[in-house]
Amino acid sequence: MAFELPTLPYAASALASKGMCQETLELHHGKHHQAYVTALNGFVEKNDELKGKTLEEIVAFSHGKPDLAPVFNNAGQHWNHILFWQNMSPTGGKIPGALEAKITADFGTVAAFKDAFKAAGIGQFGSGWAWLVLSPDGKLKITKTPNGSNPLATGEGKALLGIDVWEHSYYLDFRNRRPDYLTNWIDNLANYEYAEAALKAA
Ligand code: MN3
Repeated sequence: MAFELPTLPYAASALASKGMCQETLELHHGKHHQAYVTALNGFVEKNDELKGKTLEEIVAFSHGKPDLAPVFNNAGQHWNHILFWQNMSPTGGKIPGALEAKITADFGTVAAFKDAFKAAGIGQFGSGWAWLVLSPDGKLKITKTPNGSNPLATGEGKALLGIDVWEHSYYLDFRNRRPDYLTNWIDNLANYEYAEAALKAA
């Protein structure tokens, strides 16, 4: 069973008023994410060790194996983007009560959480991701990973939110201004209801 590009959970134009235009989403979903899926399927086709494995199993199996780096990069990016589309919402930006209480307990204030999330995205040199995770010690933490890696691979916890800081995610809307993209994403695009549901399910 080949891996497939998931459909967006909203129209490609649905986030335009929130700072992510239709062209960004169409290219990012239809071209970039599709390319990761196509490449991953090509690797699975040629490698019996990968056949029959779930996406999560391929991420874990290929992580840290130099000869499988291209597999890891594309599997990781497929996993990351499946989450990323769900991590944004046309009604994003509002932090529901249970998540806010947990954020306040673990970061001190919502502002401190947002500052840490933004700093991780700015501090990820080159392409990669900034994450809000539920770490194995039960606390919310901010992490960052390069390229296609993710907390699933690094074992840093369950990913609740991931921000794509590859240039393709923001260049049409914010040009080189990654900090402005991050501020907007955290304040207006982030689907905190998804994050709260994932937290409760953990
Ligand atoms: Mn991307």
